[in-house]
Amino acid sequence: MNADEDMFTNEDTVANMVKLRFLDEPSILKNLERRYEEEEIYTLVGSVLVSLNPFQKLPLYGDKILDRYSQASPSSEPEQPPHIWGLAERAYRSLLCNWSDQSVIVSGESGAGKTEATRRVLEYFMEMSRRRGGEDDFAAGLEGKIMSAQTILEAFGNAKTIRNDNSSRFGKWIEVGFSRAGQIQGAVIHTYLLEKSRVVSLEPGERNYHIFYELLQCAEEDEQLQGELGLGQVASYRLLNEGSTFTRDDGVVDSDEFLHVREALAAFGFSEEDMSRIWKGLAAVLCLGNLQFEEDQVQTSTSVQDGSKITNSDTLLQAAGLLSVSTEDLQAALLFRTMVDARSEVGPPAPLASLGALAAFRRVRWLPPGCSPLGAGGAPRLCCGQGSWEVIWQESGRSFASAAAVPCAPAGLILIGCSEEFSEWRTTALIAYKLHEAKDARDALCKAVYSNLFNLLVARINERLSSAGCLGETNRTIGMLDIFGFEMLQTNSFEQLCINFCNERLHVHFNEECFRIEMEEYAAEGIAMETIEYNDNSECVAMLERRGTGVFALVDDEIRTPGGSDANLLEKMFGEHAKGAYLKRASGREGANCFRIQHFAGQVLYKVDGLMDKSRDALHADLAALLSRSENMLVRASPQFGKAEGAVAPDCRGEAELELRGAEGPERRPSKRAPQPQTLGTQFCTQLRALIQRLNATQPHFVKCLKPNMEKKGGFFVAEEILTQLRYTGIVGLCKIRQVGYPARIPQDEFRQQFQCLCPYRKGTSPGQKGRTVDDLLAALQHTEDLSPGRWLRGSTKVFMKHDQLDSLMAAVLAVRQAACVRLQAATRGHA
Ligand code: AOV
Ligand code: MG
Repeated sequence: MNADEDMFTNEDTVANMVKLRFLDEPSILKNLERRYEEEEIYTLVGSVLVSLNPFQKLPLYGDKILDRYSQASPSSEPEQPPHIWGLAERAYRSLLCNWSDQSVIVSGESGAGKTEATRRVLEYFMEMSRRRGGEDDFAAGLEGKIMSAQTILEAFGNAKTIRNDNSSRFGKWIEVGFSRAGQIQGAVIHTYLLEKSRVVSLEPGERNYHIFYELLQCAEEDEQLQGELGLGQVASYRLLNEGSTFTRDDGVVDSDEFLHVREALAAFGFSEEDMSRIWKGLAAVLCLGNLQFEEDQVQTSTSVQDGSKITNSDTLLQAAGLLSVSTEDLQAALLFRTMVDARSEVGPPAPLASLGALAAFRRVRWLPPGCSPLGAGGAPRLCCGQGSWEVIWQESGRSFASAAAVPCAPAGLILIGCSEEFSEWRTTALIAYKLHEAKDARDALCKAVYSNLFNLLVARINERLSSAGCLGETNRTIGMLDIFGFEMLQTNSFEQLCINFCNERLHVHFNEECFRIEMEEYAAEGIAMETIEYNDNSECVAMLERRGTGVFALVDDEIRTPGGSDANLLEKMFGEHAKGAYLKRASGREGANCFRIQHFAGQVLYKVDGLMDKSRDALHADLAALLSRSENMLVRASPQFGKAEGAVAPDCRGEAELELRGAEGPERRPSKRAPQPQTLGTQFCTQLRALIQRLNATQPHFVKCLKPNMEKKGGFFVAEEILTQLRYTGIVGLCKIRQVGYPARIPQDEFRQQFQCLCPYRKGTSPGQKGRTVDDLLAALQHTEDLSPGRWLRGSTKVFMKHDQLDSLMAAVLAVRQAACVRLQAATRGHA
């Protein structure tokens, strides 16, 4: 038995770890381990709740238990075992008593139990609202809907990963509004950074988003659905079979879930038709994912280029049908992109300007991309979408205009008129995608369709959950944050940079709050404390988010720079930050394209490749235009299309960024460039800033989820794993903040009982004698030098001590007891 174990041999575990004699790592660890063995998964550190994932169903959540927490009075609360509902009750009570906004901030690594904890907290609020609601149908409807929203979000935003069978692949902040009577009045859900890359690529052992499998399993048994979608076996889809795993291991049955999703969608007012559109969108993504390409020589109206072709035209046909776009349009958008020539004439060319018909044109739209190699006899052909399109083209130096679909392609340049007033004219060319580019275009389209669908669902959920003013003046809110934990993968990229930045920032918030709570405790005891120093990571946050020179700003800057590259970005970062403590060049062995960031939770190696592309997150305008022409309103109606870049897309021209050929050439003309779309990095920083601002306006309640083993095995506690998490979730830091001050806090009565043996009473007085105050005892202990100056403080109800002071007092008590024992033994021997 080692010393640490020894220390615990005869001690019970403590429910609140601030009561531990030593608030250090071994003591915390041992306490948690012993509690875990006893199926006590919840433990407090002060007011912070630590929750260990039991990986098994424990009888912790019945109605009777809920009653126990909901009926506990504040004074009896410390006697209740720590519980997630205890924390929920504190937040709820605090909201009602103080009439102020609250937040429940759940953190921890993947699979630690954040989503489960958030669900329990929500469940608690629903129940409290229900109990106070009586017959209020409105509130009752809302309670059900909030749970339905979880079902939808989990189906579309969660996936099986190696670390968690139901891993949330997005962050969420749910804010619930309550009336003075404690009833739910509405809710708003903000989501952060859905992992789009999962739609098109899977790691071994991982699945795509649950909804795909749920849909396929249900379609197998549902003839009508199958008839509409024409879906195949799950293993036949590249987007689903890459991870070589198709089922969940956590006992959840996909086809059952599908029924729940249907019910949940219906609760949000999605009609059967709407749902059919959603399923078609999903089926389209799967079909698109199966498109195969080959290298090919491609003839456009201007040139022959090295490009590519699609080899499985049946799948193309099916995908186009499901997307509700024309097959030619889809094919063209996947094989070509339109380049607009900045050097071309500005203003209508003379032949066209002289055409009398010009005045009759309300609008001139060019149909991107104009030519398709599919035309009869191999001749290029103009693809025209639905409706009447006016097309203008140039041939042999003359321009022609047509007010209807044009059956055959004009030779020579294609001319663009891109504004209603004909004020701006550009020539364009079609550039054939190389093989890898065509595959990228396909994947980009899959990701866009999927993430747009996700955004649309979130928008609809919010529309139906929130009513005007539900979070406003007359109500107060409790926000719940269930956000991705810190990530340190083998290759870390833009996603990890955002996730870790977010954790870094939330850690600053946690530190500040713990520090504040600590200082408040001293103040409540009437003790004036000097500022406590603690490990502060706010400099790292500043390095990442500072305007102008922060890492995210540098990424944006490089994106805006003509000819910007990953390599330049890396040099910019080193130039700006390598002298500081937080960003370093990676070693040669790790790769010249890497950099390291010293996060509070550890050092992470990031690859610069693709960082800019991922942050730009632009869907080429040809693809955006394609989707905007879809007849499926759920595919078409997308808030995201405004982010398109590239050619001129109908309906999104306002925001479209033109891809300019020769933009840096000497003849570059000033042109009316639309404002640059915001990068994903900037959007995320803005979202995070808003979130922190919101959190700062609330009273926080922290839940730190820990994962006791990586095998997801019930009742199995791996101390090293927990220790790492204790450090990075800030629990160790929290204890340190406590230790820097006067961590041992003993109520005055307890102090008298424990230590009065050190100052024996004068003859004629008894231990229980009145008048012997804590001050008398403290004075006596100073006199005997058992208390050292600067190592203790007297608060109004407690005595505060440094650990070494407490230790020396305890040692003195032990010595007194031993001496008494010796005396007793000697006396007994004398008697004998
Ligand atoms: P996470 O939200 O923290 O991971 P979850 O809340 O999804 O983790 O928990 C992972 C799994 O652990 C759940 O699906 C349950 O099987 C089990 N679990 C968690 N908490 C409990 C509990 N209190 N009682 C019983 N089982 C539990 V991630 O979203 O991956 O970061 O991205
Ligand atoms: Mg989760």
